[in-house]
Amino acid sequence: MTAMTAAATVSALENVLYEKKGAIAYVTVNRPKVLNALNQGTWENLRSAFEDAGDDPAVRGVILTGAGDKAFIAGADIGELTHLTGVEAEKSSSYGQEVLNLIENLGKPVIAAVNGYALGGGCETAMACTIRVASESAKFGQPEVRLGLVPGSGGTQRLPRLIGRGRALQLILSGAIIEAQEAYRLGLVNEVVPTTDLITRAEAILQQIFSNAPLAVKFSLDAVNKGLETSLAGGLTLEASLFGLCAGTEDKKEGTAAFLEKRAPQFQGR
Ligand code: CO8
Repeated sequence: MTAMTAAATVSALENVLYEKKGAIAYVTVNRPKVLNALNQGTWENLRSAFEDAGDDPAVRGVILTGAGDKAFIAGADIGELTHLTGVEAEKSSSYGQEVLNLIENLGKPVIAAVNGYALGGGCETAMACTIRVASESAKFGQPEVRLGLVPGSGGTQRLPRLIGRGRALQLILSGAIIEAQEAYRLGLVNEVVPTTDLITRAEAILQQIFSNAPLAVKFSLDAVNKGLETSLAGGLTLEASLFGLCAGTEDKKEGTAAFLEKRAPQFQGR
């Protein structure tokens, strides 16, 4: 890792740009000649970047995007995929799933700033993020069936959880590529913004989250992510435990006191 300026740190990974400015880490998939397609090296670079972002206490949130003006990520690298045996492909699928689990459970908000094609593994990567903001020109889809494949980076699982079984099956079985506004209508993205506003809007969403108590943000993420994987009763038990944990923090004392004293809270993340 090379320190560029006091304010920003940039690390040199082969296929991913990784930069930290203030409390935000910026992860940019950087293979624009192949529309940022994910080869094994890119998955490994993503893992390194997100491990660092997760471990660094100065990083409070991440923005994930794609280099160039055409694609977020146009899916797995088909040139690489074509040579994989069944056994290798299964291993590769599991590896990508691990990286996306890391992103989903980072304990910090990750905003996908979708600046173009988000197809196959690209759509799946966006879905592992906490929030998706799309530019007006973004396009989404799970076109794996057109290649003789099923989605292999979580699409068959995260898409129905996000937009419902019927809508997910229509997208997966048709392999259709949809516009940003349609993705918004389906609930696949949180917001659609003009392309020039994409990163600014992602930053504004993070800044609003950063104004809140850090542990409460982390535990809210945990409650939603883990709770969705269990029964309602189990999820409610988890919620009550995390509510209790938060209630014992300094930040809860500060948050409630600040409200009663009609002033802005000063959270410490303790
Ligand atoms: N892999 C490799 N190269 C790609 C990919 C890709 N996914 N997408 C685009 N490229 C390359 C093109 O081959 C082309 O290269 P070249 O200039 O050398 O010919 C360059 O990027 C530009 O692309 P196009 O000329 O095709 O640009 P267009 O504007 O005409 O079309 C599209 C853009 C519609 C995005 C088109 O490129 C396309 O359909 N791409 C493939 C999309 C796709 O099918 N994605 C799903 C892949 S499968 C997958 O993601 C499975 C995930 C699970 C993986 C599990 C681990 C292995």
